[in-house]
Amino acid sequence: MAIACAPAAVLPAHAEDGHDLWLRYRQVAASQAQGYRAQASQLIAAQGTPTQVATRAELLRGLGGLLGATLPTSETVTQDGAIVVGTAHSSPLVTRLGLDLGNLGAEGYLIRSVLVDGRRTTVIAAREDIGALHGAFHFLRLMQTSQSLERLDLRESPRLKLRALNHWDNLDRYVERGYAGASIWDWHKLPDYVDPRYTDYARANASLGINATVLNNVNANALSLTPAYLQKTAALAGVFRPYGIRVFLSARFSAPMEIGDLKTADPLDPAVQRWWRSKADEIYRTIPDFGGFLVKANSEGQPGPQDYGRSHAEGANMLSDALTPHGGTVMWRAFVYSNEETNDRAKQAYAEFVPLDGKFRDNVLLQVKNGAIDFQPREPFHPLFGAMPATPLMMEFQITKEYLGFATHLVYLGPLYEETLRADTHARGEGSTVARVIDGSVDGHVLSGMAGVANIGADRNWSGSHFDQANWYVYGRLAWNPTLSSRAIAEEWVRMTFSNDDRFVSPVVEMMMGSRQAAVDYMTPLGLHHLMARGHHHGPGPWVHGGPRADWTSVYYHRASKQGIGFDRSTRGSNAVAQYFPRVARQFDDVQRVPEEFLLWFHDVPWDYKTRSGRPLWDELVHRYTRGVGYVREMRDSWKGLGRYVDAERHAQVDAFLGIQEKEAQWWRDASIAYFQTLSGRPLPPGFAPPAHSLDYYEALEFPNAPGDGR
Ligand code: GCW
Repeated sequence: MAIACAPAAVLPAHAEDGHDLWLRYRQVAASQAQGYRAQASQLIAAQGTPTQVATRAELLRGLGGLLGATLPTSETVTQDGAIVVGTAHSSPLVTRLGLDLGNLGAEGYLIRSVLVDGRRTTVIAAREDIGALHGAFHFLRLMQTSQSLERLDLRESPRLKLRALNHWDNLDRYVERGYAGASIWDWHKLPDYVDPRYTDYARANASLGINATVLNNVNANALSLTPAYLQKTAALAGVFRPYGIRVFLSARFSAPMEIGDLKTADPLDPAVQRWWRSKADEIYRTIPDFGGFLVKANSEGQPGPQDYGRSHAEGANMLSDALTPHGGTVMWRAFVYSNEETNDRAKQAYAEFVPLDGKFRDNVLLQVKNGAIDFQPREPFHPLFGAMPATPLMMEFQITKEYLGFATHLVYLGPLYEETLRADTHARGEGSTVARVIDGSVDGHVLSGMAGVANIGADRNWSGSHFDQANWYVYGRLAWNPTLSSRAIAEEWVRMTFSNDDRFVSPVVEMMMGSRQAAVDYMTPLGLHHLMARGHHHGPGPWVHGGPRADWTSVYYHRASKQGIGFDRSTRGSNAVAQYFPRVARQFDDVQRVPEEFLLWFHDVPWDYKTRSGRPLWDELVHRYTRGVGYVREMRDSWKGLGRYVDAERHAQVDAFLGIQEKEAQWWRDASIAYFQTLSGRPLPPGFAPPAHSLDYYEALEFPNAPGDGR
């Protein structure tokens, strides 16, 4: 017995645990290695600046891993297959080649196959060091995804200026809506202990072109602005700097009262203005390239300018004035809704902000969630996009899956992001897509950006599950270029993260691409929304009612009765449709023409309403709930058959998580049907199984320690 156990005991505890993300750099297949070696035989890369050092190190690490041998470095091209990386400043070869680096911008790059003294060479060139680093990651990605390195002629520069992660991390390491363990920021040990993990975080982000990170929760603690915490932030900024990532902090509006000794935080009070100016001066003395502030004000109990009868613009401008001398930016959130206004929460941000268009200073970006309610599995695009031509709007997506099954449900968010970005606002005629609103091209803005609420934590695999890494990845890639295809990005990610074997890649990409629709189906089909359990949002709670505010209940959103179901936001109802541009408004307003996926978002229809399939609404709901569960079952089966392409450890975890997802999808379906059936009073269509338990059973379930709840 003892002997039989011995080999297991000496095996490493972790085969592949996901820690390397998409930067695994495992050796390429033998069939490909020879070709690649001929294209990558020596590296010519300067190491005069921290960014150059990082670039060179990444290429040596990546190519070394992919080719299975250390790549020789040199000063000049001495053989075919050289790789030259740099800028006109760092590389005489780049200058000699006379490349057109004109419109690459500071962060862009080109990758081209050229001849240097008759020798086949690949040049990765940029105007600035950081562009060369981005180019290096792109070059590595070509190999990681099994693409040819011959006759390369690529040019890339980001479409959006600020590409940010928002960490909802508290200073005690609790992560609001976090499902990947504690915060990676170990504030207590900073600044003296700088965890090597911070460098890996920076590498991963730089590989996507993410260039900004907001370290602390928008439900902010003013302590993050105290000298001790600024020292800690400075240490992180020092790690991220070579990777082109600037740090931002969420600023608590009432900080002058909490960590200063003022009696007010009124933005028009000169003492308050002085306080913020001197705070900004202090921050920039500590962190010279500090990015600026992100602010959640007068929303969900946070302090803000309205506490003093001032507008959001007055609040934002006061912070802007403090940052302007240093070149900082204010990201002011538009996610506001008040207790008093109960007519329709979906209308509130628009009503609040549109009148302020043109009133914000030049360095203020308004950060708008993708939809008007709150990161639901599916929402129509936020009506603010296109409605504030004089104000740059940035997108806020949620990467962490607060409303999409936490870390255990396999839900690839690429299609959700893509659907929103491609939606046409018709603001300045056809083609005024959300992507073009936020990249500044619709209204000619210089500032532009995207924020993603991070799904990163201290778990070994960073994101709580292997497939959630794909959501970080796709977010970053779309922030770089919001017109990319989410399918193409999924494929890249699968190849880099798991395997280049097409027998694995195609079924997994298929699984991922349908997974978001499946979640919509088993949670909130046909435009239903915000039906999750109260507080922690884990699992179904369509029965949630009562409590402190109507718009924190489910019944507020589904409005189901004996007659029918849905929130009437048409011209006959709350008239939220009027916030869209006329073409879109007319379509959403017309129950016959509204895209069916938004039917119950905009319309209240009877249970026997005939849907496009020909089925009555009730039957269609049951059909969709059931279809969602079926999809998860198929994903699970499909994954089970793919074991031979993946390491056992990751395969087993994904398999177990799919098991959880299947169980919970069934729970969502059954609980929703059990509840809505009490109102529709209709039987299940033939062939559909009744819920496994009674409604009482589902209503009684409690999850007191569900992760991520707000505090
Ligand atoms: O999605 C909701 C969350 C809150 C969050 C808020 C916001 C940070 O439930 O936890 O608070 O949105 O975006 O401000």
